[in-house]
Amino acid sequence: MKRVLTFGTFDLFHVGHLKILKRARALGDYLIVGVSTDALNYSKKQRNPIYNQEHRKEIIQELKFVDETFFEESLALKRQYIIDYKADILVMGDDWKGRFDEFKDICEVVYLSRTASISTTEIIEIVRET
Ligand code: C2G
Repeated sequence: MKRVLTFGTFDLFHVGHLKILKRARALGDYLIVGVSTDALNYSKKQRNPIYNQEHRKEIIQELKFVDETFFEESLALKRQYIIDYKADILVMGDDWKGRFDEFKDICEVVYLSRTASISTTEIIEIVRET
């Protein structure tokens, strides 16, 4: 039984999010997703997500290839989350490549390629311009 853990904001849920979660789940048997809180997102990007954290988490939790979700409160707690959720594999998009190699002492760390030409930021820009 391999437990896979990944993180993200998943604002304005799109096909890039769907694909990475599906591929993450395919690496193991049980997928746990840490959904970044609104406060964490604000501290990273200086703006609030469009969808609040409860709605973002609810969408992720209902996906058939997601087994468990929780709120990621702080980037500094990654090691603790890996331990608490007994993760065998940490999966991140390759925009984070190398950034989580420090956890290779307690789990496997895999970076998956992002889906090209789609992002929450781009969606917001397109909607703003139309
Ligand atoms: N993603 C992807 N393809 C895209 C857009 C996003 O594969 N076109 C992936 C990202 O690489 C990430 C996940 O979808 O693994 C969630 O993306 P974001 O919501 O942008 O997450 P991020 O802000 O990178 O948060 O603790 C780490 C952070 O919370 C990760």
